[in-house]
Amino acid sequence: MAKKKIRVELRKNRTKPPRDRNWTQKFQDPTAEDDSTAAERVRAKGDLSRYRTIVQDEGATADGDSPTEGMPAADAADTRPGRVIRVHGLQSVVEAADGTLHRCAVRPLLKSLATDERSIVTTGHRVWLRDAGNGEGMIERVEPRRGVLTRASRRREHVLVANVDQLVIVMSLVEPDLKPHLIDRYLATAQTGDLAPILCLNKADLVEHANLQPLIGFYSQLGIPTLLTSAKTGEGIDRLRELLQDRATVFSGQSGVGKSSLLNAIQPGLSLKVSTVSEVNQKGRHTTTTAELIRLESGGWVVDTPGVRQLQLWDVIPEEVEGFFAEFRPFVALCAFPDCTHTHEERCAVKNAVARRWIAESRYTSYLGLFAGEAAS
Ligand SMILES: Nc1nc2c(ncn2[C@@H]2O[C@H](COP(=O)(O)OP(=O)(O)OP(=O)(O)O)[C@@H](O)[C@H]2O)c(=O)[nH]1
Ligand SMILES: [Mg+2]
Ligand SMILES: [Zn+2]
Repeated sequence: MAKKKIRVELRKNRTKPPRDRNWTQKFQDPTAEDDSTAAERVRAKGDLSRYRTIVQDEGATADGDSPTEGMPAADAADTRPGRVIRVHGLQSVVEAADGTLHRCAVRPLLKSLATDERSIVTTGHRVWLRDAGNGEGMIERVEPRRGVLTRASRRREHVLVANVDQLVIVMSLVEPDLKPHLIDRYLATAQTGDLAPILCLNKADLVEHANLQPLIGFYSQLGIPTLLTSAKTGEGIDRLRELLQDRATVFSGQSGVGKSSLLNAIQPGLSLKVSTVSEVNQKGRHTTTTAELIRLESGGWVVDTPGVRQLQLWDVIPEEVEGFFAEFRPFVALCAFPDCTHTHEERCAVKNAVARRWIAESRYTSYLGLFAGEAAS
């Protein structure tokens, strides 16, 4: 949702807000309107003194009844915009527009708003902070987010990263082995979070390329940019760097697949910590421990994240799952029952298509797994 600044009466504030100024903001330049705030502050006499400039959601009423979660308006006179770079427990590191970093706590009122969510502030969030000096501050308001990587965690929504455009699904071809069902789960997650997916098959130096064409062809046909990369030899790195340029991207995948290594190859000098020990039989070592927003020299942002063990979809009902499998679409309408779930029904066109190999068996298995998983949760 776009944000706007409006003038509201200080005490009796039941009036409708003035017309929307259509103020949208890119996180690269979150200060776009700060000058006007400063200008208004020096005109503190007369009528104007009964007003203050606040920042709130479009469509919110002036008395602060935000249609989104009751997020309070921030007072633009003493807060400023910033972006969450990383979160350590209760503390978030926020980069203000001038590039300064602030260690911030979250205003207790905001925490109480997060009922379904595991935490109201995550890496990538755009926030308004009250500067307390000494590099410290308080997050007073969290902007509505768009483009999220989420998962379900103990029946709550765990937003791993907010405000990104695309998701690089990093899989290694070996060590650890490729997991097609995890790819499909990530593709569904990308769709629910409004992220453009990119599939990155890493550690290409360790396998014979000839065997990989069907796999690459399969995902490319689904319209997903699919790259073969090696952080070790540099294969595919230029293309990956190009895809990241001027976008906000999150890298996700299992631990040990090479997310941090790829980012180090994309931007030499980044020096992200990567595991040095041998991969074999070392499950879930988790070298990267916190999602961190990194500015790319070539333009854009990227978030390195810790490896995931499982990826349970958030806020998806079983009936929605078929929508994550684009190649099922032509068949769905041909099933005998209009509400066919393509699991046990007779005369199911999807199952028929799987039997005839028009739909890949592996994708159908992924469908069943997601369908059952979402039915259970
Ligand atoms: N041979 C080969 N090894 C790689 C490649 N990419 C990464 N590795 C190795 O794989 C191991 C894991 O790499 P990381 O970059 O730490 O993996 P990660 O995905 O960031 O892991 P977490 O931070 O734990 O989630 C390291 O020992 C890397 O040297 C590659 O393209 N080829
Ligand atoms: Mg890592
Ligand atoms: Zn069916």
